[in-house]
Amino acid sequence: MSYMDRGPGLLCDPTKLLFEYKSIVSFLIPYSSSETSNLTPASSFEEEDINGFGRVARYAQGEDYHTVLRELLRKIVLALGLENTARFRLFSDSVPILERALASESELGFIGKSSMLIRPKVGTYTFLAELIWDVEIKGESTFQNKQQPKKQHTCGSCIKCQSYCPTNAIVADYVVDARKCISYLNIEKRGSFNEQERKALGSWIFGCDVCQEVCPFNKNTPEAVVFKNFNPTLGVGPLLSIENILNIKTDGEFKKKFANTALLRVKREGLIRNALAVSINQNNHKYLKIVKENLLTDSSLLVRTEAANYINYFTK
Ligand code: B12
Ligand code: SF4
Ligand code: SF4
Repeated sequence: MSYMDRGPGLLCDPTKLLFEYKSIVSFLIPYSSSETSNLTPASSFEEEDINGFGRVARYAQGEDYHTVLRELLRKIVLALGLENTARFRLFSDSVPILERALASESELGFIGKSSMLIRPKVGTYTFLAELIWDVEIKGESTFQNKQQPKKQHTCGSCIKCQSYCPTNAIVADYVVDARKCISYLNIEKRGSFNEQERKALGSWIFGCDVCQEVCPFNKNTPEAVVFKNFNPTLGVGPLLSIENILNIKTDGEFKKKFANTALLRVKREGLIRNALAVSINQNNHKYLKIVKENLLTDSSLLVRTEAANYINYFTK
C-alpha cells in the first residue's frame, strides 16, 4: 500500500490532485443492503458447507466499481453541461486522499469505530467517490453553519466490529491495523504469506466483510438505493470455486475470466496464492494432483512457492 505513503501534505491537499481546485463533491454509492435479493452474504455460509470455495466480500461481487463509478460521475458532469468548460478529476479509491474524512465533512455519514463511513438507514455497504473541480459552489456550508449544528450520530457503546473481527485488526476505536486486516492480506499484500497470515484468511479469498456484517447500522437497510451494476449476478457472486482458480494457467485467461470485476487487482498469482491458503485452512488436500502437475512448473515464482508450501503442508 505504498501509494498511501505520501504524508499529510498530499493526503489533505486537493491542489496536489488538481491545481485549479475550488471545491470537492463527495458521493456515496450503496452497493449492497440487508434486503439484497440476489445476494447470499459470503459470511452466511457455514464453514463445513463451503469446503472447496472461497468467500468474496460484497463490494467485489458485482461489476468493477472503479469503472462503474467513473462512468457515473462522468455522466453527472455531462448532465450539468460542464464537461468542456470545467477542469475536473474523478476519483474513487484510486488516489491517496482521505475519502472517508471528506464524506464525513460533507455530512454523508459519520465514521464508525470500524473506521467505515456509516450512513444511518443506508449502512456501510457503500463506495465513496469524489469530483474535484474548479467550480465554486455558492451557498452556505451546513458544516460551517454553527446556528444549526448537525445531528450527531455515533456508535454509542457498541463494539461489535472489534469483538467479531477474526484477526483483532481493529486495535482501538476508529483504528484499523491494516497489516492484520484480512482485506489487506488477501488483496493488497504482495508475495507469500507467513503461517499467521495464512491462518488469518480463514475462507476469505478476496476481501472480508465480518466487521460490516455485525454492524447494527446494516440491519433493515433498503434495496431500493443499491446501484444496479453491483448486483452479484453481474459479477463473481459470493463464492469462488478453488478448483477453477487453480486451473487458470495464464494471465490472459485470468483477465478474461475476471474482466470488469474488482478481482483483477489481486492478479492471477495473488488469487492462486489465496486459493491455496484457503484450501490449507479448510484442510482440503484434494488439489494435490493439480498442484503437482500444473503449479510447480508455473511461470510465476509466487505460484511455484505457494504450490511447494501446499504440498509440504499435506505430505510432511
Ligand atoms: C488503505 C485502504 C484500506 C486498507 C486500510 C483500511 C483502514 N481502515 O485504514 C485495507 C486494505 C485494510 C482496507 C480494507 C477495507 N476497505 Co479500504 N480503503 C483504503 C483507502 C485506499 C485508504 C484509507 C486510508 O487508510 N486512509 C488513510 C487513513 C489515515 O484515513 P481513513 O482510514 O480514511 O481514516 C481517517 C480519517 O477518516 C480521519 N477521521 C476520522 N474521523 C474523522 C472525522 C473528521 C471530521 C475528520 C476531518 C477526519 C476524521 O481519521 C481516520 C484515522 O486516521 C480508502 C480509499 C481512500 N483513498 O480513502 C479505501 C476505503 C476506505 N476502503 C473501503 C472499503 C469498502 C474497504 C473494505 C470494506 C473492503 C472489504 N470488504 O474487504 C475493508 C474494510 C476494513 C475496515 N474496517 O476499514 C471504502 C470504504 C467505504 C466506506 N463506506 O467507508 C474506501 C473509502 C474506498 C472507496 N472509495 O469506497 N482498505
Ligand atoms: S475487514 Fe475483516 S479483518 Fe478487516 S477489520 Fe473488518 S473484520 Fe477485521
Ligand atoms: S459494529 Fe458497532 S462499533 Fe462497529 S462501526 Fe458498527 S455501530 Fe460502530
